[in-house]
Amino acid sequence: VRRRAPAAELVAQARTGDDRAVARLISLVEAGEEGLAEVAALLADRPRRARVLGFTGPPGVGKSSLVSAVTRELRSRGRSVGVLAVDPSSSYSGGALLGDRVRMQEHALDRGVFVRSMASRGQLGGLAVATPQAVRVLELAGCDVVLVETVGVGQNEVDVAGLADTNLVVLAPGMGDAVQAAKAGVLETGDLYVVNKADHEAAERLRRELRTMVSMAPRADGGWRPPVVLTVAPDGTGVGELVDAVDAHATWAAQHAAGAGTARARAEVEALALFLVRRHLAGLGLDEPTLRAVAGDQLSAYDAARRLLVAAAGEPSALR
Ligand SMILES: Nc1nc2c(ncn2[C@@H]2O[C@H](COP(=O)(O)OP(=O)(O)OP(=O)(O)O)[C@@H](O)[C@H]2O)c(=O)[nH]1
Ligand SMILES: [Mg+2]
Repeated sequence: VRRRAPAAELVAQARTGDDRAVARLISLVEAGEEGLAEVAALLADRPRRARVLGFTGPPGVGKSSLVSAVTRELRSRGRSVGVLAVDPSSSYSGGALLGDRVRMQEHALDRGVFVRSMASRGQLGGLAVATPQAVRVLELAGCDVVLVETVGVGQNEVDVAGLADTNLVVLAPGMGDAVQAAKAGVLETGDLYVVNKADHEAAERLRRELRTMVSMAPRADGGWRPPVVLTVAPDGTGVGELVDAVDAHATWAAQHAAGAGTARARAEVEALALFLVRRHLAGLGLDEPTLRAVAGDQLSAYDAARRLLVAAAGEPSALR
């Protein structure tokens, strides 16, 4: 049996860019449960803050291909890159991620690239807790930029929009209803729209549609007009312009966006708070008399739930 390296040791190794330590730390935060408090505390002391780019969009539009192409472009500009593929819909890293791993092979020997995938394992807090901590691990390893791809459908669990500094919504022409549905849902969250598969003839029309929709959509933060960029991920067409647009958004956000830099903190703290409450309640359990009172309608379920939370708040030492 191999000795389990203590978290502090792993953190020290990750700081030197040790790929295995990075992998094991991310597994640790993914497992949640014990050790999360210790690891999270150690991760608080990071050497730099990476820029986080979120890639969302319907299945098959080319998100992973684009992540690989953007990684290549960023490396050519001398920036170190972390890639997180997050799959909220599956309990194991299966098909889609396997294909991605093959695609990311070209970066396998590059010490400036870290690639990890995470799947939901149904644990308390799940990926909402794990993903921001995994980003911290990649920051520890020295990444300048972290690319987060959300794989598959059912993306509600992970607040990538809150986590990312720049949200890229990826669409592709000729994908029918999925894209139509996605266009309606994602137009509030995109800082940047990518029409990938621009080698298809319908790409230009999709770009015009998106431009119109973007120009009509009200935006809370005013001022930033999300650009629509055409790309062909496999051969890198448009990817330089895409990275330029991401940089332009970073510059704009630093100067204008209210609460710049705190969105990620919010996503992180909220997920951890929910994790702590859930874990505490799971451990606390409900006493039989209370349950009987609710079952017998002498106490409303709402009041019982409130009592439980008040009791939990009364003993903060339990919320460790
Ligand atoms: N013609 C063309 N094909 C592309 C382009 N980009 C990606 N593809 C192909 O589209 C398919 C899906 O690409 P992925 O990168 O796996 O798409 P994805 O959005 O990551 O898919 P999921 O993670 O399963 O949602 C693959 O066969 C790619 O080779 C492009 O610009 N043009
Ligand atoms: Mg993918």
